[in-house]
Amino acid sequence: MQDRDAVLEALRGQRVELPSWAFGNSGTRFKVFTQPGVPRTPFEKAEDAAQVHKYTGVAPSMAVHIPWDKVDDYEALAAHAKRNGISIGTVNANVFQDDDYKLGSVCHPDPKVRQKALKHLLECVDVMDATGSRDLKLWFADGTNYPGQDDISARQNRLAQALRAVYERLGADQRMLLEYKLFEPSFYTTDVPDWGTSLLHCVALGDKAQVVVDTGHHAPGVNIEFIVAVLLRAKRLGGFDFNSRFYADDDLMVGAADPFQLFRILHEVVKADALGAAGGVAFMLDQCHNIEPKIPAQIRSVMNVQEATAKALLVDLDALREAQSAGDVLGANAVLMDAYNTDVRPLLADLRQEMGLAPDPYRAYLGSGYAEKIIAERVGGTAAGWGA
Ligand code: LRH
Ligand code: MN
Repeated sequence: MQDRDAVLEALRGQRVELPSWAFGNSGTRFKVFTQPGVPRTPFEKAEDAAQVHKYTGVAPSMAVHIPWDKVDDYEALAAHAKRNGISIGTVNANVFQDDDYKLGSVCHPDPKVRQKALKHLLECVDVMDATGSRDLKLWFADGTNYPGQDDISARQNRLAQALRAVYERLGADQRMLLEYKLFEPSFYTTDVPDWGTSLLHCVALGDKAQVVVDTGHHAPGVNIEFIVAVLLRAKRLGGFDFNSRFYADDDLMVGAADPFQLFRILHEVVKADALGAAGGVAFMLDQCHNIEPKIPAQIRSVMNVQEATAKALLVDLDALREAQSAGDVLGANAVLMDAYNTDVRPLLADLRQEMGLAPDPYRAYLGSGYAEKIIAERVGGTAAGWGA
């Protein structure tokens, strides 16, 4: 049995970053459903994110997405977040929602369009300077829909050129996280479709360039924890965009569709001693709550990460390694399953009480009256959304 205090210490130090866009209205190409009380500004999004931290104690930062979270004064936004007990975290660039980007952004055949996209990426580093953020996260929708539409290698050269320019702009303590995605919105090639392509670009750039693993961005059946183990071994795992899916990039609550996969992923993280801040892995949620209430869904998601992490921390690594080196297949599998089948909810309830929090953050929030308050207050104005 793993040392209880060590497990609690690791859980107390866990950090899960929340996506500002999870608090706004979101949906699919078929419909974006609106909800009452949704924030109208990045300031209100920060207030909602602070509620998740208030009840979980392990979500002290909110990632922003530019221009969805564009404000006149980013220092003021960071100060407002601070007043609410959180900080502004990862800055996400957005070069996928402008008509000019139909054929791509930094990979576009037209140098004028590439220049426009690069300008936005560099402006996002200016935002990081203002908010004190460490990480710039880059996801490119760039790709093609038909064979022959453009040259695959030429697009890679254009991408490398833009990434180099951004890399040179980064400050000493800043990083760029390159996210890959198999497909959508492009349906023939995607210019950063998999971990290998992202890793190649990161290695070509330097140590400040790391790979982001979005758990919804793989082909069905891909063993994500294998990718995680390989990137950790190469010291190139910069972060996760946690969510879950049954089919494609569904962006459902992390752990909802496949809690066992989330456990296997966090087992690799714990085993590599990369759970804490020193591990350099940014644990972010990237989700859209199309039909469910957003703040409770974020709280439930953080709890799902905590539960999978607690189970991973309970794996008896000595017994596992002993069984593995003895070739004891079933014995080794049983060590992992024992941890996975452990009900860790009482342990987490105790942890929260030790942290001065309610044992069940989800119930505590529902009973707080905050949802009713924001529905009453947030009348008028334009509810935040993807603006797709
Ligand atoms: C792309 C993605 C990316 C974000 C967006 C909100 O699918 O995962 O991380 O920019 O979702
Ligand atoms: Mn993502």
